[in-house]
Amino acid sequence: MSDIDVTDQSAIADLEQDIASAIMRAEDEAGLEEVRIAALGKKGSVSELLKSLGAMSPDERKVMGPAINGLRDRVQGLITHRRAALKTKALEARLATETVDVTLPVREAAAETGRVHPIAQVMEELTAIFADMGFSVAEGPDIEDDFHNFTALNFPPGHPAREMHDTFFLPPGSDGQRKVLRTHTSPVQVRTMQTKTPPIRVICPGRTYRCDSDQTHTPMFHQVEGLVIDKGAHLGHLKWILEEFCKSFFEVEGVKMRFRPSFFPFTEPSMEVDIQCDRSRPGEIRFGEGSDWLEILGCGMVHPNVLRNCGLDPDEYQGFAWGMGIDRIAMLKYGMSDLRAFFEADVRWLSHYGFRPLDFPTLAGGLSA
Ligand code: 2U9
Repeated sequence: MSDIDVTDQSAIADLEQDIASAIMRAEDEAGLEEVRIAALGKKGSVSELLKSLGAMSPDERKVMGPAINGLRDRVQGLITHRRAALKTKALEARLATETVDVTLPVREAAAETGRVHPIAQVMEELTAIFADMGFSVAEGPDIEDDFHNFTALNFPPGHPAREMHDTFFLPPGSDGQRKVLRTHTSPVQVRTMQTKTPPIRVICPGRTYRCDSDQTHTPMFHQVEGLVIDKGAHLGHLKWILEEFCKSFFEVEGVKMRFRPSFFPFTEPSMEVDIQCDRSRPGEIRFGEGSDWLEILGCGMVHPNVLRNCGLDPDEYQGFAWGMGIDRIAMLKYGMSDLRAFFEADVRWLSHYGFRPLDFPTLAGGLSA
């Protein structure tokens, strides 16, 4: 193109004509891209013209500047328009040629391979149930310091839980504090109370670690704890929340619950809670009926020492908390017998007890589809 007289408007018009017809001749996007590069590319005919503006006299540039910039914009417009037309044409061609044989068996959608682990599924179910009651999910580190895992929770010095037989200890951190693998998710509630102003409504699901491993205990297991701190939060609220949880989680209309006095350093009063069930049929547990009882969680009013340790005035605020083993309630609900299988990554077990990825638990859609 360098042979055209760049100050000659008619030559510019001819060039525009050539480019326009080349654009219309382009059969597909690839062809159009070649035309675009030949015109607007680094060495493109229009780009060369634009560069020539620099060498022109001011008068010439006053005339040719708008002419050449106008050309560039019009060419760009034509290309954009043509590309859209080619896209539509290509799609129509595909639609015309591609017939879908609806009689073909449905291939298991790729997403369907693999299963959601029962622990993950139950964590989703818990999150949906408590979110419906205004709870948010709080998380924290698996490696904790002595204060957040024990001291803040009113564990007196020398309390057996602080000993090796119960707790995995790690070398002290830079702050000289002994580090532990958290033995419960309660440190998360401590951190929440240290950082948030009441009212507080959180559930804290996560991994927890204890040295004791036998037929029914594994060194790592999963817990979910809950915490409500407010000016007037009382045991009545706790009972209602736990009853609502049990009805939703075990998917029964009604369920009797039994609250038995107990003791935890971090709650006063403390209770263990049993749920009504029927175990008369071998290998099967029915909830919300029958005359049997099954312990599913512990709970209580947050101990005033714990409130103080977390910077809250027990005369202004009070609250309650509960804790349960996720592995345990998953086994109860979905009828698994061996806790170890949860950790053995046996695909046969997972494909049998696992959940389809798209079966996302929602209260509206029914928790376990
Ligand atoms: C704060 C204050 C109080 C959490 C609680 C329990 C009772 C409890 C066990 C259930 C089964 C542990 O997995 S398990 O063995 N937990 O019984 N947990 S009250 O109380 C708290 C937590 C945090 C700040």
